[in-house]
Amino acid sequence: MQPEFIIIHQQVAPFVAHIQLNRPKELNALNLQLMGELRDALKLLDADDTVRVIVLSGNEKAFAAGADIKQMAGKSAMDMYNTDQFSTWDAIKKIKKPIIAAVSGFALGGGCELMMLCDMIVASETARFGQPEIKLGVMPGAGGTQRLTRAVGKALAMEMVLTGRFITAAEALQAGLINRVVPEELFLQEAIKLAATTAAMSPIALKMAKEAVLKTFDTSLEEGLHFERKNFYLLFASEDQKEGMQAFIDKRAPEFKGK
Ligand code: CO8
Repeated sequence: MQPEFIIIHQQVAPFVAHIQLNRPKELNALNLQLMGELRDALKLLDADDTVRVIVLSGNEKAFAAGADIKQMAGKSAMDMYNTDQFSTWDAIKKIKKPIIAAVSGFALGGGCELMMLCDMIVASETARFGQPEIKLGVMPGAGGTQRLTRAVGKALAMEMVLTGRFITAAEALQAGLINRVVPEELFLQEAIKLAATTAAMSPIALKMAKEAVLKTFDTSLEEGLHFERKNFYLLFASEDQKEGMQAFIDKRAPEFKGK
């Protein structure tokens, strides 16, 4: 069945797929159906050998303005518990291929949290980031208190979470939340360019390197170094390692096959 709230663009660059969130009238508010469609699309692309990197965007006005407040407003705690919407988020967290967020306009609440689930972030000058849940009488629930704090530090995270203040793209760049800021008309193009550069690498090395970097967030330095070393050794079982090193010696570009 065709998804209703996302659009999938295949091969926007070699080995790069692009998923666009597409509920423009609601500023891409993340309702349950949209999140389910996104999870399904990401899982399909994760299993697709013609895709090595995924770009996730909204439109110029909004990456996503958060969870769908209208869908959530009347829910009870038991409704929320039984719906278990975070299983969708857990599945997205397990995607092995790099995901690059292309952000313009609002990235708020669940939208900012979804962006922080991505591995690199290219933003337009008009991007605005925030965790405004506090203004609704709640708090972030999809990782905002944890991933934001790890990304920008306690001082700014506390301010954003406790006051709901939005920060600009320049501020987000300075705080280390995002990778780069570009003029609005270039945000998607630049994200695809970064994805294409990344997709030229060995797809197996990309997955293992992503896995190792993410390990930082839930382990000690000693365990993380151990994990890194295991993945490093394991890559010597791949044909891509032989190809990558031989290509360097031969002074030619490598041709990675993902084997
Ligand atoms: N949910 C539902 N509808 C929304 C949302 C939203 N989060 N954001 C915007 N909309 C709708 C508006 O209701 C409006 O609809 P309509 O035209 O039918 O009235 C339309 O989008 C356009 O919005 P505005 O008219 O408000 O546009 P403005 O440019 O005036 O303002 C803002 C833009 C500042 C972004 C404003 O819309 C706003 O404050 N939105 C809400 C932001 C917010 O509070 N986000 C946090 C939501 S809670 C959350 O994310 C919890 C996450 C934890 C779990 C994650 C699970 C997915």
